[in-house]
Amino acid sequence: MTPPFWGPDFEALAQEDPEIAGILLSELDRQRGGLQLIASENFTSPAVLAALGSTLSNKYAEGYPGRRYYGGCAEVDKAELIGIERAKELFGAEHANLQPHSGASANIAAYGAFVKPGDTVLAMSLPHGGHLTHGSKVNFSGKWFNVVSYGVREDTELIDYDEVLQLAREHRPKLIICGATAYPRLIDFAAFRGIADEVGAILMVDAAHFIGLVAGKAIPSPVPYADVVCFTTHKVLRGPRGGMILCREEHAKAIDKAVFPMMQGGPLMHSVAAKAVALKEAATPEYQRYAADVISNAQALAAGLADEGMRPVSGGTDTHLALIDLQELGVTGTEAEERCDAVGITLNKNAIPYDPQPPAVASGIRVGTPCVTTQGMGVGDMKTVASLIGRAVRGDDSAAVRSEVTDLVSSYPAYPAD
Ligand code: DSN
Repeated sequence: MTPPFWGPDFEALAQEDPEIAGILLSELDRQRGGLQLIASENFTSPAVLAALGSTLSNKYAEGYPGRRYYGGCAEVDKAELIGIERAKELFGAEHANLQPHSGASANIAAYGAFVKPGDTVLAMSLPHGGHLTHGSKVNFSGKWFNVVSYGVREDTELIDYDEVLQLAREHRPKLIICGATAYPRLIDFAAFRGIADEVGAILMVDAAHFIGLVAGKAIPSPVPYADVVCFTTHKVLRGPRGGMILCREEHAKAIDKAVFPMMQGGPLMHSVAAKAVALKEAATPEYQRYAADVISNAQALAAGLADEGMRPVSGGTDTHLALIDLQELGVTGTEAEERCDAVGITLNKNAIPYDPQPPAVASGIRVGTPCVTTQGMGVGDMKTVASLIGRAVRGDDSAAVRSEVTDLVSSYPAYPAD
């Protein structure tokens, strides 16, 4: 590298555009100053942020390494090839595509590779923990495909594999999707593989929420079972905001063509490089310890919330998140989210299975531990966090709760100054 490296220059931004610079500083203060418990967020490393804020953002590189539609791609080719190799190595995958701009873009590409509008797709319903792109009526997936939904059992709040099999036999989907945004338990990928094989369907795993736990070897991998695995890179995985796809070699061409040129144009090469950096970080023993700690923290937090009178859906969690039913407290998800927000605790309202409330109100909240674990908090701290959430949700002395939140996060600063 020829010094000086032309990278993120906050002073230049502050001089040229103090309005936006001020927002960046305020947002950093917000992230540092409160408890960040949104299950799909994390604090990326300074190295990932440096790659994101680099001149790779300037480069058009439509196509793939060695096969671009623009000159001058020698350097970005290297970054993408390194990222692809790291992804294949880390996940034991036959093929990797780092270009999807987001998780939704990755999912759109998977649909594009395997199904045509009007085809039948079997996926988890959004109110039971699925995702917009798994067939919601307001999303392309629900508008363009014949989506049949499965859910969780009312008694166990676990995926009903018998229902999945019965629906697959009845509707003969071309594509079966598993993976969720608000399901705290492990998914039986072998069972889904068996069902897909029985009806001749492609199996797609949307691993956005838990791929970081897979990278850290903390939970079983879907890669040996799935035809295609789509995910975001910014959740537990702690990379830049973006998407990625892994697949079997037999599907590599179809996936690459579906990402570009079918669904996207030029890739975001600064983001591709930042994904490569995150993959390198995720291959370390430190990251494996982190992934294990994320789960033990989530389990401790769920247990602590149960002690506060809030019921963890399905009785607990095997992953990085817990879904909490607030009905016993007589507080809605919206009220809980607002009360927590007011004292510096950021989380989201969430529908629970068989929720009597509409989604905009919801009977539950979703909490996750990727951020607080990155900050270095442990299971002992989760009892404190659970108590702070309990007091906030009940509307106890909010000034005292705000002050204790500030004290706690001050002991574990995100992006410490030195
Ligand atoms: N919006 C993400 C989440 O919070 O789970 C999923 O895309």
